[in-house]
Amino acid sequence: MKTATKIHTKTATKTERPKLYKVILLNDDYTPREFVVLVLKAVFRMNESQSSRVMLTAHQKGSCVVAVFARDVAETKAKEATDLGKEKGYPLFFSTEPEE
Ligand code: TYC
Repeated sequence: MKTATKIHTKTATKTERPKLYKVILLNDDYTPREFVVLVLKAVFRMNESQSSRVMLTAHQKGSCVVAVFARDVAETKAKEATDLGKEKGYPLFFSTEPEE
């Protein structure tokens, strides 16, 4: 007699949430405050009061989280914003880091 063995394969579909990345604005001594505000508005779609608050926090504390995005979006926006400063010869810098 033949024994048929049927293998049941269980697939656990665990959907991992992609890690989010923070875009961080770093303070420097040279970039004009108004220019920082302009860049925040242009790249991160912030209004005047939101961008002023973020700029002032970075100015006073050394850095400020601007927003969180999927990794590629965070990196692209950080580069775009940093490049706008670079075009004007400012050392303005946006970095990215993964959320815990
Ligand atoms: N510290 C700059 C100044 O006094 C303004 C500034 C604020 C620059 C925030 C960068 O992330 C920054 N002109």
